[in-house]
Parts: sequence; structure tokens; C-alpha cells
Amino acid sequence: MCGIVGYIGKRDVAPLLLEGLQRLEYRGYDSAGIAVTGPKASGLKTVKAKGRVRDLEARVPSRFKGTTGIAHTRWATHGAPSDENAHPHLSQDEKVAVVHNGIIDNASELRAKLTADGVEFLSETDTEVLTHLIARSQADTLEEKVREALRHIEGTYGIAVLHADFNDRIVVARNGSPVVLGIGEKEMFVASDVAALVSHTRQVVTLDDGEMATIKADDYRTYTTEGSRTTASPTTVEWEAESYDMGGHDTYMHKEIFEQPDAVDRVLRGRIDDRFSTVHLGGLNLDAHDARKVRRVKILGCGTSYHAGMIGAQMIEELARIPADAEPASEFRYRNAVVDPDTLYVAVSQSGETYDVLAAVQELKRKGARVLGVVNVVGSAIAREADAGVYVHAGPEVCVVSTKCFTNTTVAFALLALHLGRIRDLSAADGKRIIEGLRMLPGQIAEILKREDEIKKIAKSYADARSMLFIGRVRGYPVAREASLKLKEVSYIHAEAYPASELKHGPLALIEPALPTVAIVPDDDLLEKNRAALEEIKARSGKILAVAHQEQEKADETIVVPKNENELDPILMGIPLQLLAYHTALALGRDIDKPRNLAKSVTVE
Ligand code: HGA
Repeated sequence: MCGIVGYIGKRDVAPLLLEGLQRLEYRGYDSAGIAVTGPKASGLKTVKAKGRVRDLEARVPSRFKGTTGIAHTRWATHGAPSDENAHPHLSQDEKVAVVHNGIIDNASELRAKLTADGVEFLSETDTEVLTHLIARSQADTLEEKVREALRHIEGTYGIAVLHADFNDRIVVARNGSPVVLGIGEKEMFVASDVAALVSHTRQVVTLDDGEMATIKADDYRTYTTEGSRTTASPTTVEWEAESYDMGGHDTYMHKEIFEQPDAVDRVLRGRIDDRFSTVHLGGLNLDAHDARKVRRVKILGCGTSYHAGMIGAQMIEELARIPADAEPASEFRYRNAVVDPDTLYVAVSQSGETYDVLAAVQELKRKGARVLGVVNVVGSAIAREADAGVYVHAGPEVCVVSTKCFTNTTVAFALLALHLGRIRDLSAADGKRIIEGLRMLPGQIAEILKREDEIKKIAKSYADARSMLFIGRVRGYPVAREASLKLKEVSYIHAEAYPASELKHGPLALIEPALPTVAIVPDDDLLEKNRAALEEIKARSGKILAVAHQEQEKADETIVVPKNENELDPILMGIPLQLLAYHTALALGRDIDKPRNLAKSVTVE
């Protein structure tokens, strides 16, 4: 969702900020803006534009000089995408500029009060109230002005504030929306995502909720919104700037699909213990004694992470024989769920900042539950908020549509299931069998990816479908769900996933030549049942694409994938369907890395 970048130092700030915004484009946005100042500048200068960062760039005048600045990509929550609603928002005296990620819940109330006091609003955003509150504060320092304004605010924010009278600093604050400081040599950066910083510095300080910071060119300090100092020492970001480049691919989605053999290798690296046929998960903080006491596992995630959680729940039940299920975090947090001390709660989020997942974690913690985070971004809010965690080590994922993070999350769940299983009743022989299967995954994924041309051809033949049905049973069902989500997200073709076992209970009524079915047909104990479903579809002249371990007679086409252990098959069976979604979208000319209306990390509710 929306992004913040800020800089203070000696360099010409506008090009730096524009470059930072470009690095955040992947998160999804509808407009952008920039404000600059500097020791020699008189006042603040701003430019804003609806549309892309390149539209903003085209508007930046050649004499737009400054050495301090803040910039933003907006994903509208209050007020339509427009030049006026784009951030930064300026105070009436044009001395204060604010960029904001998040939502101010009591904005209308504050707007009414400010309007009654004679303030004229220039935008429809919730953010603008904050600008006026800061400008109207009588406090002596910028820090105190911001602090005073924030006292009136209910809601979530990551903000960066510039003030013409205090142009040696940028003041930032965080509550529910990420803010990261980048520490350079006599220059400082601030951003909502390390992607905007890593080409300049890999030394970062991540603010906690309720924390503020002042950055100056050669110094930074952090403190709470109440004003007491906090100690925040910089950490080094693992990800290199190059990981954010396209690396010769036409889209990030394509690049990230093809990175999967390496990514899976990374999530396995250093974790397998052959001696005891198990795995070590460093951040788990769950000794054998505690692990034996777990009576249920509840996995919470949104979208693709929820589907990875469904696969994870299946693996945990199979390998560890612990009852497990997955639920959308967005639903869980609102249903006053019974929180049980013997349940292990697992929160899944690739960014580690997904608002609904974070809120569910906070609610669980408040009720005394034990929460494990399964996240990709090291040091992210969920990683820090959870009691323990397993990183999925997929590397940065830029495309809005998740591929390698999904796959790595399912592998991380296989590791967790194996670990729990080996502490409980899974035999060493079965542990060894799963480990051998895990080691085969990178090579088998590479093998599937070699079939791209074949899948591309199939995708073209489905591109004119108005709707598609995805079916699978038990292990295959979450694969069908994720494949259906992938197709709709990136190609905009309507798709629906159903358990194959439920066909007769309704969806069979839809079957006709114009509705193709994609069926997940693994060679497992349900093979014959799945074949029967294909028969039923064929008998009604439905077109079928099967993803299977052997050619399926009743299918019009079969994509044959390599066989692994039954429990791990779901990890592989989704891979060709990522390529199917990709090539269908390509054939339809879609904006693959930035599908309409979607954003990468959903940091608002
Ligand atoms: N509420 C602000 C910022 C929106 C946001 O954080 N999106 O992710 C606005 O609508 O401008």
C-alpha cells in the first residue's frame, strides 16, 4: 500500500526521493507527491500528481532544489485519487508538510472542529487534519508540536513531517504502519519499507509502535510519543539492492516464479538434522516439553498466506497428528474467538505487516495466547510482536501477486510439521522420508519450470474463458484455492475453487463446454475418487486441464509434475498453475506486477 520516503543530507533530494518512490511502486498506489526544503531554501516546495511516479517526475520543475525532503505514494482510503488528495499535505501557512500511511479514525470529528475554527481544507483526506493540528500547535519544538497533534489522533499512522522553521530535521512517528530509518554517512533516510533504502544503506533502525524519531543529517534519536528516550541500535538488512531489480526478466512475477528453486533451497538451508531425522527452527522458542503440550494448531493469514496456512494445517495434522486448521485472520479477529492456552496460534504474513494479521496477533497476545509468526520480512511488525517465529527466507518479493513467498511458506510449514511430528509420534523412518522429499523440492521445481513453453500454450487456449473452476480434494483443495486466486488476481478471469468431493452438491450445474475445470489429481489414496470427478465433468462436456503425476485419460490436457512424498505434493502442484496464471494474464495484456485495485502489503484494514 502507500509508501513513505524521506532524506536529509547534502545531496540534491528530489532525484533521490523519486528513485525511492520508484522502488516502492510495487506496493500499489494511485498518486504520488514530494516536498523539499533545505538550509538555503526559503519555505517548502511541493509537487503532487495523480497517477504514476513518472507522472510526478514529469511535473517536478528543474529548479526544485533542496537537501531535505519527504515523498509519498498514496493508496486512497479517504477521498478519491487526485492531485489534491495526494500527499504531502501542507498547512495553510505552507510551513508544515506531512506524509502519512494509515487511517485516522476520528478524522471527521477533528475536521469539523478545525473547520469551525476557520481552517480551510484543501483535500478530502483524513491526513490533512494532522497537518493543521501540527501547524496550530504553540509548542516550541517540532517534536513537541507533532507529539501534541498525535495526542488528538485515533487510528493508525506512519508519518514523516517537514517544517520550514525547523529545516534541519525530519520528525517521524509510528503507530501500526511501518517506519524504518536508514543510517548513512552524514545523511539519513526514512522509509516505510527497506526496499526504498537498500541502494543507499543497509543499516536500519525499525521503529516500534508508539515510537517517534528525529533524523538530522548526522544524527538520529528515538523516543516514545510521550517523550522518553528509547534505545534503538541499527541492524543490517540481509537483502541486497540487486534483489529488487528485474534481473533480465520482463516482470517481477516471472522473475520470482523462476527464483523458487533457490528460494526453497534457502528456507531449508541449515535447518535439517539428519542425525535425528528432524529439523531445527532457530526462532521457535518451543522446547520438546512445550511442543508435546500443544493440543491444537490454529493458523491465521489473509489471501495467499491463508492458503499456505491451509496447506500447513494439513501437513501438521498428517505429520504431527495435532488437530490443525487455518482461518482468515480478517475474520478471526472479529468473532471473539475462544482463545485456548493449549493451542499454538500461527500468524502468517509475507510482509509481516498485514494489518488484519497483526491485529489478530495483538488480540491473541492480549488474551494470553502463544503466537508463532511465519513471515518473510525479518524484523517486521508481526515478527516482533509474536512470541517466536519461523522466517521463510524467500528474499524480497516485489510483484503484488505472491509466488515464491507462498511456496516458501508452505515449505516452512512442512519443516514445522516435521519438527512437531518428530517430537510426537512421527517415526525416524518417516522423518527421513520427508527430509529426502524436502531435499528433492528445488530440483523438482526447476524441472516444472522447464515446461514453461508447454504451459504457455495451454494458457493461451484458456485466455478467452470468462470463468474457470478449480477443484481438488484434501491435499489438493488448498492448491486449487491458491491457483484460482492467482488466476483471478493477475488475469481478472473469474475463478472459483471447490472441493472435488462437493461437485455433485452444486457446482456440477455449471459444467458446460464454456467453463473449463482445472483439476488437481495427485497420485495418492484419493486418485480414483478424483478420476471419478473428472468422469462426471467429461460426461457433461466440460473441458478439463489436469495437474497430475501421470497423464489423465479424461482430461483434455495434463500437466505432469514430478512425484514427491504425498504430504509434500501440494508444494509442487501449485507451481505450474502460477505459470498458467502468468501466461493467461500476459496473453490478455494485463499489468502483471501491479494488478488493478490490489496492493502488496495490506497495511490498512
Ligand atoms: N488515509 C490516507 C493514507 C492512506 C493509506 O495509508 N493507504 O495505504 C489517505 O487516504 O490519503
